[in-house]
Parts: sequence; C-alpha cells; structure tokens
Amino acid sequence: MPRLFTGIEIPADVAESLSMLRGGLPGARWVQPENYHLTLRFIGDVDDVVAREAAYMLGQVRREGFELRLDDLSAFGGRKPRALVANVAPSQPLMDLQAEHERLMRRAGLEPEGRKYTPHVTLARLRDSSSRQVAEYLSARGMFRSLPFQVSRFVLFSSRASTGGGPYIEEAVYPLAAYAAIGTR
Ligand code: 3AM
Repeated sequence: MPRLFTGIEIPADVAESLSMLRGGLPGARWVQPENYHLTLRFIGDVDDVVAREAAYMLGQVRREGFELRLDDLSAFGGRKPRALVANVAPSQPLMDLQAEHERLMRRAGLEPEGRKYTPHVTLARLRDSSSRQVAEYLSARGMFRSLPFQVSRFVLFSSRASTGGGPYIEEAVYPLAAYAAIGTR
C-alpha cells in the first residue's frame, strides 16, 4: 500500500537557505534538504483503488500559481517538542488550495482531516530535545525569512509505506496555471 500525501516542492535556493539551519540542536534528526516539502494533505496508507481515485481527483484542480515565503522558525509539540519547522507567511491562495485538497480527498472516500492545517516545512524531527534546548536553538538562530518563491505546481508524493519519511517519490505532478492574462483587471 502506498503512503501518500500532497504537497509543494521547495525550490533549491530556498532549500539551501534552510539547510544552513541544520545542526546545533541535540536530539534532532535533520531532514535531508532534498526531502524538504510543504505538506498540503496527508492521505496515508491507502489501497491502489483509493490512490488512483485521489490522483484523478487532484487532476480536477483549476487554480493559478501563487507566491510563498517562509517566515520564522518554531517547534511543534510544546513541552515535548517533536518537530522543528519553518513557518509559512500567511497566504490565502495556499489555504484555498489546501481546502480544495481536503474536499477532493473526502470525495475520494477519505476520512476528514481532524487537525487544523498549519502550513510548515519540517526541518528536523526531535526525539530527545528538551523544550529548553529548542528555545536556545531558536533564540540563537534569530529570525529566519526565505526569499519569496513561485508555486507553479503541486505534487502527489509517496513515502515509505507505513513508516513515512523520505526519500519521497513524485507519483504525479499537477500544474497551477500561469497568472491570468494581463489586461483583465
Ligand atoms: O510535512 P511534514 O513532514 O511535517 O508528519 C508527516 C509529514 O509531515 C505527516 O504527513 C507528512 C508527510 O508524511 N503525517 C504523518 N502522519 C500523519 C497523520 N496521521 C500526518 N499528518 C496527518 N495525520
């Protein structure tokens, strides 16, 4: 059974700036820069019929590309930190695209995602890092802000069955349209 999720790729120059943040946090397992991604909708372990239905549904998306920027770092998990992440500057087109993925995946037969969507790029998974070590790391790194980048497609990724994690495979790629013709405003 493939383990699937939809997401957005991180361009090489942004990935390089994120990779500079690796190191300096005990207990962190750093994500390989080629595996950085922005998850839109976790699908999970599904059979081939559901996987094909999901892939077909995603092909129905008709949206324009948009710009994103990563803005600031934080940790998920509070007192028991489990991930170090880069946050995404607020983007309505991103939230709209994510909401459409949610609707389409329900129509493909998946259970609703119970968790609120918090866009992020995971930089490290944390096993034994204390909240204090994370706070020290974050204050030492100061403010992180990426260059803006254009999102012109999204991807149906598979990860290792059951366990998740990279390397991720691009099962299908879905273009977002170029900006609408000049002169329509
Ligand atoms: O984007 P990141 O790497 O933070 O944590 C998993 C990973 O997130 C998440 O899906 C992404 C691709 O594997 N994930 C794993 N299990 C999940 C679940 N049960 C999950 N997201 C929601 N529900």
